[in-house]
Amino acid sequence: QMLPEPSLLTHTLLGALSDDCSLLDIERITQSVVKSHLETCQYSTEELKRLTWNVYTPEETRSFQLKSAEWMWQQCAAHITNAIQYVVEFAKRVNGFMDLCQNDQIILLKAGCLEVLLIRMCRAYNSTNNTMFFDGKFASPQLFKALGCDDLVNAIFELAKGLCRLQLSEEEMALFSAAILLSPDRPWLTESQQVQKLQEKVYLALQHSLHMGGGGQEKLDKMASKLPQMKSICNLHIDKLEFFRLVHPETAYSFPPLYREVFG
Ligand code: MHQ
Repeated sequence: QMLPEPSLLTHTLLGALSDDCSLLDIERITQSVVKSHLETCQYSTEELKRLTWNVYTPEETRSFQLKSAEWMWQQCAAHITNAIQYVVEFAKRVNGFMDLCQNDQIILLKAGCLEVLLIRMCRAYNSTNNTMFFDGKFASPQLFKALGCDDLVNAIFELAKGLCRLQLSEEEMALFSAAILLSPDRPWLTESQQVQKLQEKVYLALQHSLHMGGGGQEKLDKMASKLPQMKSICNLHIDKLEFFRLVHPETAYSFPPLYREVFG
């Protein structure tokens, strides 16, 4: 007996990939994710380039170092919260994200927003003088001394340096961010199958983009090799916050609600 064409078995085996992800789909996804990324990345590359030589002076750095831990934590929490709001806006514009149930949207954002922030961070990092854009100027890791988390800050700068070396294009950054956000293995997801389908498409788009850009599989492997480093920074951040909360409960209680919800 001849199977009808296209065969149901082939359809089931190949699933989403051959069926509803043509090259046209891939290009459409790429365009839309890049557009979302550029519209929500907070600072344009031109803006950051223009500010490259706007570096904190030793005196300014010193005055940050002399601030209290409470003040410095509050400042950093405020900046991180502001940046998270842009990541949420990015997520909302990623293909299919808003079609997920609200429960899963929250789970994906809580689990992935710091990782997305860490990818975006390499745009705001200057490897020539090891500084990061913070509150209008470029800051060295020493500026954050008052936080009392040298290991966390150094790990963040180290990751930024490593990501910078990969020389990711905005397109690669955008698709990498979307792929991380759409991780189907986050605990407590109710529709992880759906998330996986979305991630597969973004992943294909990333592969396609890397292939076009001449990076290929090697660059993809290097990008994936940064994931454990990102995970450990997320865990270290939670540990430091937990400790800070023990020592300064009132200050921690006054952190922005979004920060407390995401990391609490
Ligand atoms: C984003 C913009 C952005 C915003 C905030 C966790 C903690 C207590 C201390 C920037 C870490 C200190 C962060 C503010 C420090 C390393 C944090 C504080 C890209 C990322 C970026 C630049 C953050 C980078 C990391 C900063 C400087 O679009």
